Amino acid sequence: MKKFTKLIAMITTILVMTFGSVMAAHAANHKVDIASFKFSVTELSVKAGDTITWTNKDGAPHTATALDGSWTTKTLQKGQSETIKVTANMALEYRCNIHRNMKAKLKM
Ligand SMILES: [Cu+2]
Repeated sequence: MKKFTKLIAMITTILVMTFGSVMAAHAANHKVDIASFKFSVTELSVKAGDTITWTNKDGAPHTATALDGSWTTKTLQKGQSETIKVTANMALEYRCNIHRNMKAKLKM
């Protein structure tokens, strides 16, 4: 009986460790393509710690730039990507700094 209790305790520990680490590693990588002068996702739900990767599929150069200028990708040429990490107090509305009518937002 004592052996059995020990076994149960061991299994419980393994389960807690497994699920605990899965939950801790929950940061997502979101992908947003830029094509035909539009962001493929105009409202993206994110959490702090996630990353967002923008990829430009257009011939024209584009950026993803916060409306308040607090963060930006470099100017992305066709086929180029850039990844930015989401922070808790990040500005949520952004646009292309070259084509300023191209807008999208993050939701937290
Ligand atoms: Cu643009």
